[in-house]
Amino acid sequence: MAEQAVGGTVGGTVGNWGRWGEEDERGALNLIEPKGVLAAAHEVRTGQAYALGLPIQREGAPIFEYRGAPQRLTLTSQTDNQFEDFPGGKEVGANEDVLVIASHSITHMDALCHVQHRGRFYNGFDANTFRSHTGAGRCGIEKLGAFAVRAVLLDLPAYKGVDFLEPGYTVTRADLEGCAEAQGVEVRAGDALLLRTGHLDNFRAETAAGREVPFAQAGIGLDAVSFVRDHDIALVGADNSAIEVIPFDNETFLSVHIALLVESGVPLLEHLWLTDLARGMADAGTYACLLTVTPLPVTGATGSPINPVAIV
Ligand code: UVW
Repeated sequence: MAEQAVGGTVGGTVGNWGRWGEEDERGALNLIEPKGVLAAAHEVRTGQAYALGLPIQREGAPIFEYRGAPQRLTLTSQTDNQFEDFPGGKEVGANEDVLVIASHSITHMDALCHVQHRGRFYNGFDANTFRSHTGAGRCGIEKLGAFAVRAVLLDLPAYKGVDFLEPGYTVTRADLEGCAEAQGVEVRAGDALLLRTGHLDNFRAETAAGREVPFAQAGIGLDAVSFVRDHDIALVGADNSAIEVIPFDNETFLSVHIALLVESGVPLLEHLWLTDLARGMADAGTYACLLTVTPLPVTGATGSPINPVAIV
């Protein structure tokens, strides 16, 4: 199993491979323990809940062209004649939708089968266990389940005194350490790490002004992966498209995805709306909260739309 890894080998194995057993498909989510969730519940100060999912709509949302815009299609409408034959007659009708959305569009969670490196998924599973017809035989999104976790938000633009980090800026380990220290928040094993870069604020401003949003984005580089590993972070979320800096660090396509998803088994949450949460946390004087995440348990899926809820 141990090969030269993008993020560097740990303990002679690749990242967390084998750490939770040879058959494990949940990766670093194994680090979330009930006692940590209980401690997070005790940290709740205001009871204010913040939904972190963006609206699912065709326009004004960050959508990659190859994934296509999400579609809400009407399946039945109250005006359809078919309802006249039903017991309610003409007095009752019903409306229903069909939803068509790429599992990695808008706010979503990456399963551990999302990315393979040199033919392997997390824990060394053969990438050929993913088949076009059936999807993921190993590490599908349904293996991650729904969970609650203590989460720490690092508000990087606030730390650096800017509205948003410049597109293409590489967030370093020193940035994460400096921001956590300035915010006075302790990062604990089993936490979710939420990173605000300001990307979505910039996206919204540029879109509203009718300007093209640059493909380059601020995000973490490989150096910051050691922060995640050393703190035993269970999952990482951010307000950008891929957690990682674009153009990719080390000139390697998806280098941080490889280091986190494949090598470390750390699931990712992308396109989180963190700005309201950041304001609420600053007002409450805390940067730790209780976070719930409920990916849709779609068997064999590589990811899922999510609408996580943070309670401050
Ligand atoms: C890729 O970066 C390919 O996908 P995602 O944004 O879902 O991680």
